[in-house]
Amino acid sequence: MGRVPDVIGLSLLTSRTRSTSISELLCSAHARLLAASSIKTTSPPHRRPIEQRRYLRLEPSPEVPIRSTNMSSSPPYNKLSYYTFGTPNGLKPALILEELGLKYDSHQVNIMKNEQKEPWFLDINPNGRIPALKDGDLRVFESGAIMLYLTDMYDKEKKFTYEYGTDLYYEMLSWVMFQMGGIGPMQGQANHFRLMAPVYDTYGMKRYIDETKRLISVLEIRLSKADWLAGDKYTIADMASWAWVKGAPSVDIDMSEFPGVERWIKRIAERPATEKAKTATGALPDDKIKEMFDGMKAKMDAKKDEAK
Ligand SMILES: N[C@@H](CCC(=O)N[C@@H](CS)C(=O)NCC(=O)O)C(=O)O
Repeated sequence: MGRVPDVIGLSLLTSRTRSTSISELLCSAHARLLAASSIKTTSPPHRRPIEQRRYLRLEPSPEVPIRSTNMSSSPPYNKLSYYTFGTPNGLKPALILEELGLKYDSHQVNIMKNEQKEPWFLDINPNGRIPALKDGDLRVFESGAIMLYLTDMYDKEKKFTYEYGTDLYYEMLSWVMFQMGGIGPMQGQANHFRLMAPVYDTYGMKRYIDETKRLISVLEIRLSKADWLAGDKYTIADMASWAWVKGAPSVDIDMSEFPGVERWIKRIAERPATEKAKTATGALPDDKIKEMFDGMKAKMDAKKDEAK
């Protein structure tokens, strides 16, 4: 209650119910921890509240070991389970999983039902957000880290990455980080203000839409003269940004201003693995997403009219 499902990359609480929701969440996390933790009885009273340590603790929970008990072995373990949902961040690692033709179990973590905050999932990603990956008992969280793990371990022919330590490897890594630190967070905020904020906020909307546009114009500098972001092949750098940028029209960004980016969006959309990845995450078809976002924009525009 009071928690708005996040389908586009942000943790969302309505401002009206935020404090209640946070305390409810903390209380329930605390209660779950008390039920589950083996360290609860040994904590001196002056320590930090136990629910905070829940997110920081490194030792395995009693139910789910988070690290391999056989530490003498090393990855890859060829036993991949991918935890995802139909969102841009959920799509990113699915793209490389499918491009590499890897065998993996796909698990839908329904963020509409807050499953990403359940203890079993926090053991896989302490940040309580999708996506996450397990390879045997090894966990990897953060979409960028998952993509790097998959190429490090499973792309021995370097089809979608470059040899570690080379110039092109660092060029690719730079674009991956550009997406992780720039496009993802900024476009996520643009989505929030344009589609679902509890109030019509012109300042927030403009700030994040303008910044998203600026970041896309950085992609355009490269893609106006090259097919791919790093070097001359499709890599995880392209996959990371594509999953977000293809959705930019949802926040009223006119992609005809960025013809190189438009061509690149189409080029990636046409790959058979892209379609398979969308299916694996359970993403809605593009026309349904557009319909849903158009409805959300209309509601937001009505809030502006009400405020007049
Ligand atoms: N930096 C993280 C962001 C993950 C993220 O924001 N995931 C969203 C869906 S796209 C989520 O799980 N939202 C639910 C929530 O915030 O509780 C990554 O790239 O993996």
